[in-house]
Amino acid sequence: MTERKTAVTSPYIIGTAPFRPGDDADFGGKFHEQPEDLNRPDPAKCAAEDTVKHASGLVRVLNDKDEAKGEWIPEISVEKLITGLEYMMRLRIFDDRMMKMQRTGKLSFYMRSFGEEAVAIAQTMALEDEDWIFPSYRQPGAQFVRGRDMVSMICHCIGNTEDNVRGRQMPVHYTWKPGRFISISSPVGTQFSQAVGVAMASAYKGLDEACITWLGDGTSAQGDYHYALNFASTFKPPVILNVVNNQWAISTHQNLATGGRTFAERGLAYDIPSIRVDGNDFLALYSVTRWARDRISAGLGPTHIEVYTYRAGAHSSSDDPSAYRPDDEFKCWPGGDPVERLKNYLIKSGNWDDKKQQQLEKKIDDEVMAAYKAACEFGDLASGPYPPASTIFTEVYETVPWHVQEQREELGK
Ligand SMILES: Cc1ncc(C[n+]2csc(CCOP(=O)(O)OP(=O)(O)O)c2C)c(N)n1
Ligand SMILES: [Mg+2]
Repeated sequence: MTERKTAVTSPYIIGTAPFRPGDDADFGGKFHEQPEDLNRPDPAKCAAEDTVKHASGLVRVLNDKDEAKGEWIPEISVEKLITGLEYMMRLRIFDDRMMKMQRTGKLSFYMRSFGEEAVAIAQTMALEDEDWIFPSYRQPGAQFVRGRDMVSMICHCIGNTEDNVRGRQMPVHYTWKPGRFISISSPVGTQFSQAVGVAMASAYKGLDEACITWLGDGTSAQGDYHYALNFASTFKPPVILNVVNNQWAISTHQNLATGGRTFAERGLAYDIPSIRVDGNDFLALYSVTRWARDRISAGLGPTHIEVYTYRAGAHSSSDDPSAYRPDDEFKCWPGGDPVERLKNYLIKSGNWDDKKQQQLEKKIDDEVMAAYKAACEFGDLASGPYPPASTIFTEVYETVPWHVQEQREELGK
């Protein structure tokens, strides 16, 4: 018998969170990358190799003095920026109201976009109205941009009689056909390959309709991410593929998901231009997304983007982050707060002031409260009324299969 060898010490270094509860979250101050550091390549000519520095660096427009600098300053009107600020504030206030509803038993579960409000809002504002949105649960803000009514959004979260998906989805897993906002899936990551598939169909039909999609740092470990990149690499469809690196996948730090390189750099191996952008900088997000959309219009196909941000709140209403990270980590985050940064930029450039800010906050507060009351008229989780049980059987099959029909008759509905 051969002698059994002793186990070899594992050569693997497993990434972990830099700070744990009780630690000082010290990220070393502000970002050292500056807005002037990276050029803006011509979108109509850019190849993957022209973005090597953009994939390892960080595209920023707003500097630490709330000024817009560098080649990536976007062409966007002040009015549009103020609208963007309003959407972000609405999302934050809306989220807070929904969390209160969850805590008082009026809806079952909730997920906030706190700290990441700029992502879906700036990026959707940079698109065309015909473009298709394939979101994760952290991009409901895109619906504000596309004009969805808050009452309808709240009715969905409650799952009441006016829920447009009749309780067939978890709260926050919105779907909204008029806004081309595709159904959010609970198994994470499926939207990536769907977006690439629809983009391929769009190109095949000769339509000028792009797709945008997002998934998280943790979700990029799913096969769906790589299937999507592989097809995007091969067929060059009109799609914008975003990895939202918000540092956390529930309690697992992003260090465990990368293996050393940035998320953006992975796109280079697929020969897709790849850019890492400051996700709390509204102007930079808008600019990079518009650049990606211009590439699509020029017939060059996909762009891969890492949106570098921080999940300021809990993962969901079921999560308690104090178990795995310092409470003040968000306050120490070098990227700051996206709402504050855009507000401060508008003030510094002479287009906004504190009084206008307070008035806007009050207006949104009132709108959200009114929408909440109007939605509860159609029922809430604590006190009903509830949708009839018969809705279990409707709107799924065009022709109801015999066994479903039998179950319906058994239930007497
Ligand atoms: C296929 C699949 N695996 C696991 C889960 C459970 N789950 C839901 S969200 C999540 C973390 C995702 O983190 P990340 O992709 O970073 O997105 P974030 O929540 O940070 O926006 C996990 C593990 C799931 N819903 N689907
Ligand atoms: Mg994450």
